[in-house]
Amino acid sequence: MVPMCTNGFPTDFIWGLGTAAYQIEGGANLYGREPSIWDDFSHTPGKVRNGDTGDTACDHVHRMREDVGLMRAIGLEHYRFSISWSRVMSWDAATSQMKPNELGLQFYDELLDALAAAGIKPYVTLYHWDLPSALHKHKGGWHTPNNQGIIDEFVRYADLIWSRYAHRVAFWVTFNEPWTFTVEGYDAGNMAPGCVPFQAGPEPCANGDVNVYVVAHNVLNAHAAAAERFHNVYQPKHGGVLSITLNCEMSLPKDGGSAADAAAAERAMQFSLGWWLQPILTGEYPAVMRQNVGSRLPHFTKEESARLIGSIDVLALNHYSTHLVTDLSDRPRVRTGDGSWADDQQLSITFGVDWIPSESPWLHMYAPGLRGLLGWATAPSRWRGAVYVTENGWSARSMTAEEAAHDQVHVAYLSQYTEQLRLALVEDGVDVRGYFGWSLMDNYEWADGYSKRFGLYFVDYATQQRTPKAAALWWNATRRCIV
Ligand code: PNW
Repeated sequence: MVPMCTNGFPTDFIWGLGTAAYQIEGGANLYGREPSIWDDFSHTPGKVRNGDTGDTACDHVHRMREDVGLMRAIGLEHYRFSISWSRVMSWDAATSQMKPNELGLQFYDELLDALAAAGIKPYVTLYHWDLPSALHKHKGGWHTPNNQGIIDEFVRYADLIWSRYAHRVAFWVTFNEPWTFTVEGYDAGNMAPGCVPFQAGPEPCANGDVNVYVVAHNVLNAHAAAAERFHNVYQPKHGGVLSITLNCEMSLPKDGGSAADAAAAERAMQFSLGWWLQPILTGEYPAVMRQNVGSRLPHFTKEESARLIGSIDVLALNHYSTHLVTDLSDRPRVRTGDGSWADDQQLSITFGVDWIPSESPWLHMYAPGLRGLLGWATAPSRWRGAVYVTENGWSARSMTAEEAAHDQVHVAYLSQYTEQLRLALVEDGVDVRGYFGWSLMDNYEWADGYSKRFGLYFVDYATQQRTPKAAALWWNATRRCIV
């Protein structure tokens, strides 16, 4: 038995914080970086709140050492970040392929050096939503059916990163939240590249009729192909584990619910988490998706299924909020404009009236949802191994450094959610090994620009000054292990 700390967690429990490249780095053109679909999207008028772009973001490329200092100041030992594909590789028109960019790689060499010097372990995500524009424009992106070209490019990118860093990083994530970037990016159209189905037209997804299930299919196959490479070539030599980070809101039937609402809540879980997890467990999409989506849902070949099964070493989950679900399966299907994925589920969602709303409309505080999600994901027919919560955090209402220094609601969110995590571990026996709060500092919150603040450090974007919030003090005090 591992000894317990007074905070109720095992002494070897991993407490970390996360960030993502486009959300903090800035330096959009620095070190030979080329545009990603997020540069294109954020520079398209009307797409992002206030027209905010990630051109400068938290200017992390220039302040990386200072930011490692922020980590040290709150006793951080585990840090999750992502690598910008379009900083470490550039488009080679002569060969129609991406090629390594040494200047860009050097930035990550230095970041890994700085983390090592500070005694902080790196957890690295390869793809946090920032597809190089050239691959979207010249290679069919994620949206072209059975796009072996994009899968090959992703494997080449992963291979480059592992050939440089596999001996320095022990935890790898292929894709961050494929649900979010596929549904929001290729179905609802609220995120890059901003594609919408059933709208014929040349841009931004030039095939005119983008299908979110095709996008997901390519992403799953790219994950599996890269995982195969990692497991065959790099893991035997350097060890380490690999996963894909899946996000899931917990779905519960509204008002305790009818049998129909209970079935709808289960359906919502399958459409959110099962869509990705089921192929990794069994090589097939969930039966209820096959039923509701029909011929628009692609099939895996035998070879693809075999590659997907066992493609993760640990389960990595991001979780923020819970949904109350009402069944709509007896109503005629209508296009709501939220994309085909939302319609295909045949349900509607609300939040509990007594759940505290955050600054982000999709995020309400209901901490037991985290315990429920961990239970759902690790039920006997599902994942049986180690689990990491790779993101969890609060979109704060405090909008100045002074307010944030006293933001007890933010602290309440973190302490209630980590208490539910402890219950899942200690009472339910879920093999949770780690928890990564989102985020180290306020950053570019995608289509919401800089209007939403998830950081433990407040960032004043005019001066780039970082100030610890109440949540940072809580983190430092509570998460230190006293035996
Ligand atoms: C995640 N939803 O995004 C991302 O991984 C982060 O980059 C992001 O900053 C963070 O969570 C906060 O948003 C999500 O609508 C975006 O349910 C939207 C949803 C969930 C997660």
